[in-house]
Amino acid sequence: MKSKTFDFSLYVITGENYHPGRKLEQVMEQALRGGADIVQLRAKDAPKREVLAQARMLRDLTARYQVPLIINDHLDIAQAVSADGVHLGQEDLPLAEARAILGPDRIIGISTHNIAQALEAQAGGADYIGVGPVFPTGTKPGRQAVTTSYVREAAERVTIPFVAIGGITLDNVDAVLEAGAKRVCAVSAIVGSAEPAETCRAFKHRLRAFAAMA
Ligand code: TZP
Ligand code: MG
Repeated sequence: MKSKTFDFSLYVITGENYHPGRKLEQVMEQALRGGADIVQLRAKDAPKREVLAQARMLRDLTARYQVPLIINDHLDIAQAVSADGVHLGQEDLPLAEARAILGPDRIIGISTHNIAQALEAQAGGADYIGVGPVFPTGTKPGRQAVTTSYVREAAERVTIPFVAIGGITLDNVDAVLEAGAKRVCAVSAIVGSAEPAETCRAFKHRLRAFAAMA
């Protein structure tokens, strides 16, 4: 699938540790049913063949919902399953090398933790950036929260799509939207929720409410 003309407001990332006893496929199917606009496979601890199997499953699932699939870290797996793109951190393969490998049609997202990284990724041709972690989060332990002040700065200065991430829940999402985010991303709040579809619907409701106010 090629979907360079993508847009999204709710970005859902996998996190298998958050749903013991429930299958990844079921949880992500529920997230899609609830309105997830884009899905990322992020499997830091799994052996590569397991990541590949999960990527194949999510490729089929996201295609059914016509939602882009992004693979964290593994360009080769993204290519093997014809994912829509990859997401890379500051210590991963640099954007220019990833672009040279993937070509212009794939989505490349870059994690950023300050405005200098954001502007660098933007100038380098990233399709979107992550802004975070906004709040402290057990999904990325030990990383300093950037707070909503970086969200505010990104809203003022970043012209490509940016997505706020890190510790975002239904209880604090309004503060992130008030700071100017139009897109939010969550792992634990969604895949760890007892009702991922309902939780996604509630996030979408908040996103729509803020979009209507803008
Ligand atoms: N990058 C910045 S924060 C984060 C990632 C992958 C973790 C987000 O997970 P959660 O559970 O929504 O805080
Ligand atoms: Mg990475």
